[in-house]
Amino acid sequence: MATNRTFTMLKPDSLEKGNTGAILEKISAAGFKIVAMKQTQMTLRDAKAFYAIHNERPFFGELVEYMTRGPIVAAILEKENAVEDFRTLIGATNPKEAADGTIRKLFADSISENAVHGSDSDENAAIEGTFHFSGREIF
Ligand code: 3AN
Repeated sequence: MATNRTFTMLKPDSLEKGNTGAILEKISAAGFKIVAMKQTQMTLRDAKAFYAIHNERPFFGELVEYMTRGPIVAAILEKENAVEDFRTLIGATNPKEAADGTIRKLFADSISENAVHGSDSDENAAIEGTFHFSGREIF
């Protein structure tokens, strides 16, 4: 995967609240091109593997329960400086600390249910993208 790509998930709370279209609109308006996208639901095993880095954290159980309770939208996004610019677009992990106009400020309720995921490095963007998509699904 090129370094100008990042990976995102619209998390179960976003789909439950009917915010899929509004969030995708914000992503497109910010100049990100969608090169892969699907609606899917993670199994417990998927979520534990995806968030393995957090498995010692006190919120791990809550996190995997939340991320598996309903469908998500997974996508790979392309733009110059994609990882950093997407983190700016989504805002701080805790929506209470997120800047005005960011996706988490607009659509997230709490630090544990914060609407969207964004990769934190080019390396993780590639790992996370291939976790969810095969080569034939990436354009
Ligand atoms: P980010 O998603 O902003 O990169 P991470 O990687 O630190 O944040 O955390 C991954 C996910 O774990 C968050 N998106 C959130 O759903 C959950 N999380 C992080 N910190 C907490 C916390 N203190 N309490 C509950 N859930 C948390």
